[in-house]
Formats: sequence, C-alpha cells, structure tokens
Amino acid sequence: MPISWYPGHMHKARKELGLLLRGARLVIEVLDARIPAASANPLLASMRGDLPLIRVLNKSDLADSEMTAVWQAYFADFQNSACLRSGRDELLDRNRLLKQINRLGVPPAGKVPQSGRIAITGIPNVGKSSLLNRCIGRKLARTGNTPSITREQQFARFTGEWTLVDTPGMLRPRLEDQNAALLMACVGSIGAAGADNMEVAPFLAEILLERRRERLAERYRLENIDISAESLFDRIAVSRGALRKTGLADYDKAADILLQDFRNGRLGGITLENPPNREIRHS
Ligand SMILES: Nc1nc2c(ncn2[C@@H]2O[C@H](COP(=O)(O)OP(=O)(O)OP(=O)(O)O)[C@@H](O)[C@H]2O)c(=O)[nH]1
Ligand SMILES: [Mg+2]
Repeated sequence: MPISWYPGHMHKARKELGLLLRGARLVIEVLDARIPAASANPLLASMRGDLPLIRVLNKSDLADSEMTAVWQAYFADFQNSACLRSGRDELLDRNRLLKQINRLGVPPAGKVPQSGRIAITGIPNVGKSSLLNRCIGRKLARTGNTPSITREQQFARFTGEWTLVDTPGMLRPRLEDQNAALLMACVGSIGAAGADNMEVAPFLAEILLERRRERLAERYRLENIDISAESLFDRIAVSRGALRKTGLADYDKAADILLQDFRNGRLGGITLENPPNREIRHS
C-alpha cells in the first residue's frame, strides 16, 4: 500500500501559507535532522520564491552529530539561505535566531504591520511550535509528539520589528517519492492514519541494521549480529516479551517497540539519510 496522507486541514494550511508568504520577509523551514532531505517540502521550495530561508536541522539530539555537521555543510552552499542546528543539547533560541537574521541581512520591518513576518514552516511534528514557544519565551502554541497538532497559524510578537508565525505541518498532496514518505513515517511525521507500522518498521530495520547493527545487538540482546530484518523482529519480541498467547512473536508489538525506541532516541543518535554524493557511514 503506497503511503498517502493529505487530510483536508492540510489543503487549508497550504492555501493559508500561500497568503502568509505573500506578506512575509523570511521563511524558517524546520527539518528533522535525522532525515534532512526527506523532511524538506518541495512544495515550500516553489511557494517561497525569493524569500530568504533559514533551515533548522531540528531534533539534532536524536541524529548522528557528525552527520548533522555534514548536512549543515551541504546546505551552506545554497544561496539566500542559512542552516542552523537545534536539539535538546544545542537549542536554537531567541538570541541565536536574531543573530542569524542579522547575518542574512534581511531588512527589518518598516512601519507596515505585515512587513516583519517570519513564517515557521515544515512537515508535521518536526518541532515548529516548540521553536516558536522557545523564541518568545512562553508556551503560546500547543505542542505534542503526534503529527498535525497545530491546525491554525499563530502569530506571536518576537521583537519590536519581527513577528513569528507558527504554521500547521504540511505535506505534499501526493507523495511521489515513497522512500521519502517511509522516512517521514519512521520519524513520526506521518502518523498511523497514513502509514502502516508493519511496512514502516521493516524499512527502518533495514537502515538500522546497515548503520547501527551493534547498537541493535546491544539493546535487543542479539546473539548473532548477522541477523536479517525479519529475524530481528523475532528477537525483539522475545527480548521484550512481545509474545502472543500461543508463544509466537507479536509482530505488531515488536514493530511498535522498534519504532518507539528509534523515535525516542533509545538506539542512540542516528541519521537515516546522507546528502547526495556522500557515502553511507557505517558505525
Ligand atoms: N528530542 C527532541 N524533541 C523535540 C525537539 N523539538 C521538539 N521536540 C518534540 O517534538 C514533538 C513535536 O513538537 P511540535 O513543536 O509540536 O512540532 P510541530 O512541528 O509544531 O508539529 P505539528 O504542529 O504537528 O506540525 C514534541 O513532543 C516536542 O517536545 C528537539 O529538538 N529534540
Ligand atoms: Mg505545531
């Protein structure tokens, strides 16, 4: 079953974002540092036009730190933009953001009330509302660890010159790139309504076996490190007691355990994709 998720509220969000960008001066695109390419929305690239862009590689605490640096260097080559990293251990806050805005040379707002808008955009669940709250120093926007928490744009005075605007998470209407769709599902940007765990977890298992085999062996007490993705789920079920009454593995539960462990960083910081033309790191 191909992954496809474009509920009605996203259609509305897209139209409203179009209107917002007409009056905005700067765009922030929050990306998930574990999937910096797959979490970039090509729709935004076409809607943004010539507006300067700050990419935020967010949740860097859950990604491979060295790989985040590689991605940052990759994005540094893009014109009219900047790329910052942010995570629990290196939070992008008000001061860092203001410094970057100045460095980009974005002209400050004039007297027109709309001229200082900064649109915070991105796919669902990447941390847009958390970023807004942090920058204004209070919990204005609702946050939560499931996709599509934010349903309306939210305006917040940032400085005398700038207003930050949180926007609802948005995907493309059609997810032509199914590899990217699966990566988005791995990090929790497409929820259970759009993607089947029984497809997403084996996909994730293949990547983790390639990149973090030893970490998996440690966490799930694998005796044989040369295990296939299929046997990995048997092993997870046994080591975590995810068994049916018959004693057979409960694959639904095992799939959920792997996804939750990955999403919550219990398998360590892992980046799932590399910039174009970079070799895959094995560690
Ligand atoms: N580990 C980690 N979690 C984060 C970080 N930033 C945000 N989160 C968590 O990620 C989840 C989603 O954050 P939100 O700010 O609600 O994300 P959003 O992009 O506004 O999501 P939607 O409104 O649903 O599109 C929340 O549980 C946050 O606490 C981060 O840097 N590291
Ligand atoms: Mg939000």
